[in-house]
Amino acid sequence: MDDRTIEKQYFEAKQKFAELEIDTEEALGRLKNFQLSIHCWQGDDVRGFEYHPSELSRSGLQVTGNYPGRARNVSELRQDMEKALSLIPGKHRVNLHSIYGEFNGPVERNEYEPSHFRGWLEWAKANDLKLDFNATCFAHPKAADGLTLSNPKKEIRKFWIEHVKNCRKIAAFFGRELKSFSIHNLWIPDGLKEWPSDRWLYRKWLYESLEEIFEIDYSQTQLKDSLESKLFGIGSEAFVTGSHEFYLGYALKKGKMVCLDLGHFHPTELVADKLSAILPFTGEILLHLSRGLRWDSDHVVILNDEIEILCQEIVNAPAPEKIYLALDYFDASMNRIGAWVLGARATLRGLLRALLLPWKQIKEAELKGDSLTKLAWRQLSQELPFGPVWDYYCLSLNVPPENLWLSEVKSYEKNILSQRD
Ligand code: RNT
Ligand code: ZN
Repeated sequence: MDDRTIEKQYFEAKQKFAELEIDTEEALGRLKNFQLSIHCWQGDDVRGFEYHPSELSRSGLQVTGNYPGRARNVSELRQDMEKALSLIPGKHRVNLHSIYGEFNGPVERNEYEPSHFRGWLEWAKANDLKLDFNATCFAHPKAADGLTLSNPKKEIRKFWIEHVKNCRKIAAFFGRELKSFSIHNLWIPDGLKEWPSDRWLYRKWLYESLEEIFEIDYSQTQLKDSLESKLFGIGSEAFVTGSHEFYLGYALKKGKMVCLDLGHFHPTELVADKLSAILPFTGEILLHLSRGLRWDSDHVVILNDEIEILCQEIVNAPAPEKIYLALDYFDASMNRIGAWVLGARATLRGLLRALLLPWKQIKEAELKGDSLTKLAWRQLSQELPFGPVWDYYCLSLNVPPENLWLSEVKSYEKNILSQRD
């Protein structure tokens, strides 16, 4: 499809929306404000660049698949991320895990420092990107029993406390240098396979660890802290120390954010529903966009009902800019650049669809108590010409339209990825 056709189809679509009093220009203007934090770890199956990488599965995280072309080093990962970013419309951020530092030798996690991330900082500056950050309390011998900040052994807790403190320092360094606060998100695998004898104790240890970790107060212009809960993991089926209630309580009391991962709740629970219940009290929230499928919480995001409803809640929020969006999935069974692009574009399309819904009509019907009309509008709106509006958005931001990004990913695979063994 050439540019002229995209423009022509957009103007037709714009008319159709205008008939329903929906302003596509305004929607596109709003869409531009949404930033996604793109997770580096999809590019190499959460391996990172430590000198002695440890097995991931010891922490209840599992990456399945052996699709060729994984990024093997920092320059390949950056190259792949640049490619992915070139296929995602808009200005976005990059989310790093601490194990992606440039260590040049064995460096323990409680010795990580900003200097190990200078290369990323320079890269971010050169590419006009902002950075977010995550401590890595998994895939490590000291996390082998699945307990880190709530480990019964004091010296193990101490090690992880030091690690997370370093990571906050690194995040604040990014925030300062890039003049855009970095979100430091903390997820720990802690939990038990079998019923605990004493839940209170583990949560007490976690509480105390967090108190030490957050002793240093950074300016909110440099660093924002978030805490990510989970329902269960492989090997932590009976008990998870950092549950949703635990972190929500902590966050409310201490002025922190919670991170809600779409894959970390009961399958019929809607994360979308939680935004208006939590945000009035915390003011800000981080979302991990992911897709839970049976035991796995980290499948590639697609534009499904869950994303649609979530996006509707986001665009209708009083302050959507306080809802920080980060991708979080890892799939080693497909082209990894494509996985980034697919998930990111699916999310943005979800936001656009939500921005283009006939809210006026839906709300009016609801207030009149006319449920049938409300539902009918929702169904009717499925047929609205969203596609041409999206393609026009892509065109205006110099990114391929929906039917062309895949062939770009395929040619990158042929020319670049296939050269990697
Ligand atoms: C794990 C959490 C966490 C991780 C990343 C790699 O269940 O979702 O966010 O996916 O830190
Ligand atoms: Zn997550």
